[in-house]
This record gives sequence, structure tokens and C-alpha cells, in this order.
Amino acid sequence: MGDPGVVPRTMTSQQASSFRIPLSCLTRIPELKENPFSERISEVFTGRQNTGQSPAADAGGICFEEFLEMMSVFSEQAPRDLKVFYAFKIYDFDEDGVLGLSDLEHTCRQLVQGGLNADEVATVCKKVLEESDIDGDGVLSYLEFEHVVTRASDFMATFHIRI
Ligand SMILES: [Ca+2]
Ligand SMILES: [Ca+2]
Repeated sequence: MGDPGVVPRTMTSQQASSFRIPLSCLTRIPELKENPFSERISEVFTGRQNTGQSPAADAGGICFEEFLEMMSVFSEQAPRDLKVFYAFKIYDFDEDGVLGLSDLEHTCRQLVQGGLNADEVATVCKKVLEESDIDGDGVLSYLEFEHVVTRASDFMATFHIRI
């Protein structure tokens, strides 16, 4: 007991519901390891961003329920709407409920992994924003984002995880 990362052989239902999988285990899942958003994904699914990043919550890992939710979002059978909903949360790095230029640039940098320089990233993101910002308020709302991803071929691939 007390050995981090080892699931006890027997657990009461209460122990099972409070059991937390260390975040380090998540990054060992091959599909997640290769996903450029793996860190951000674990943040979103553990709800850590809502707790003000307290060190205790940070060390707490992900509970089994959150883990199942995460895996169901990434499963092949997950409805597209669910994937889009979580993608929006994941891409909304500053968590203000809309995707601004800085969120898009952050997302773009993760996706291209150094394949574009800063100027190119900025240009691409401005273009995406220009084309997709239907109401012209300078940010993408959830509906505008939904519109973008229905046209983006990479999107479903990013959110497609086999377990
Ligand atoms: Ca935002
Ligand atoms: Ca808008």
C-alpha cells in the first residue's frame, strides 16, 4: 500500500470511487502520449483548472469516473458533438468561454509542433479567425467553432483514440 501507481487488488466500493490514477499513468497511454494536447486534456478532464491549481489537486491524479469519461470521449463511438464540446474546452486555454486569437495560436502551435514559425502561426490563426468569426466580435463562440471543425479534416483524427 502507498505505492503510487499501483492499483490495490481488492478495494471496497468507497475506496474504488476515491481511487485516483496518477496523471503520469495517462501519459503512458500510447495514443495520449502522442497527442499534442495530452497535458491540456488531463487538465480539462480532472477539472483542475476550476480549483485554482492548488498543489493538492495537482498531485491528486484523475479519478476513475473522470478517466472513463475521458476515454469515452476519445472512443470511436463517441458522438461528434461530444468530441467538439470537449475540444472547445481543451482549446480554450485561458478558459474565458470563447476562443480568442491567443487560444488559437496556442492550439496551432501545439498542432504543428514547431513546423511553422511564430509569424506563420499568427497568420494562419488570423485567417482562421477572419473566416470563422461570423458575428465579427473578434473571437470564436462555441457555435462558430463547431462550424470550423465540421470542415477540418485533422480534427477527428486528433480526437480519435483507440484503447
Ligand atoms: Ca479563451
Ligand atoms: Ca464571433
